[in-house]
Amino acid sequence: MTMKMKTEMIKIVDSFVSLKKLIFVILMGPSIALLGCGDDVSESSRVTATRVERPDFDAARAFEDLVTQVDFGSRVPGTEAHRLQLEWMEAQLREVADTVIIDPFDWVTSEGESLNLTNVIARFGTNFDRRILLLTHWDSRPTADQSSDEASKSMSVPGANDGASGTAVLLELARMFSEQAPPLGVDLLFTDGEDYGPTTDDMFLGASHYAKNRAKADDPSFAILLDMVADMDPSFPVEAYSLENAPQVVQRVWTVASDLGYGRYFPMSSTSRVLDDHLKLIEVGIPTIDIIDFDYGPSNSFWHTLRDIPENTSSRTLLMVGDVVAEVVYRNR
Ligand code: 1BN
Ligand code: ZN
Repeated sequence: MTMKMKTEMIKIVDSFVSLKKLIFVILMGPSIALLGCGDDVSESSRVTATRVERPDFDAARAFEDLVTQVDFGSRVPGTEAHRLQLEWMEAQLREVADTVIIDPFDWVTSEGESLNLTNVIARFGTNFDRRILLLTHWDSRPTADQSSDEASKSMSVPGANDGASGTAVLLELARMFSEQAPPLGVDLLFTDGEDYGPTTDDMFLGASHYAKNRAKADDPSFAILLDMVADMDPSFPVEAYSLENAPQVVQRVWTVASDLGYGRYFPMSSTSRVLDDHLKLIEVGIPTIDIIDFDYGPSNSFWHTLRDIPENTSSRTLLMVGDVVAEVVYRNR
């Protein structure tokens, strides 16, 4: 067992009135060991510390999943690749989640095109009231409109980083949650139609659908969006809408990144500002942050181009993002 697997989870249930007695419940995998139990603690001081193993994030398997998605082809709504990816994601999630919800919906674009889109939701720990939501988009963009040559602009984006990376991280976290149940409820949302476009009038469609149609009783305390999380040269500065609307979540995530030794890749000082799925959740009152590397390739030159391929991504970046999000989940504060 690695040190990382012994990640400490400390939950302070009530205020400290007396420190004469500490009850530590050490949860080591399936076994619970009661280490200390004094006899003169006041009734009002109740301190419970839980140690929950955080399994290792399997970055090699996450990278395989990234490649599998790109191998389907660009996951553009209406294509065979989109259909195959949906079938594959559902099968992966049915293996591990408590509940899987397939939520199809239609959208007519500003150009009058009808799209059949599908959000996928996987739920873990459905008995918990306290929940968090992790989301990413699973579709890829129909047009490589940031390409420098005209011929490429009308082709679809392979979406290794933009679409497949976040999906790969969440699928691997889903396996982790089935191996070691998190200490709170976790919902995974895979949004469709985030990147349809060409303008923002026809983007963020799945997040918008979810925000409008969700069961409000199941709302999470906060949500974390992953987008473009596999760049070989990673940098995750704080995203400005996230900081303005969910400062405590930013604080928590960037502190965890620093604690895990990833501080140089998660600079607190610099910010980017990106329109993305998180804004749709913020609009309905769910504090949501975006972990996004919006500097993909030299001067962001791989973004929305045919160069968004597995060769320009790295499993090490998937690992750092997977580790950070997993630690946020298992560090039950
Ligand atoms: C992120 C990745 N986005 C699209 N693919 C969101 C975005 C929308 C970024 C408009 C910049 C402009
Ligand atoms: Zn995109």
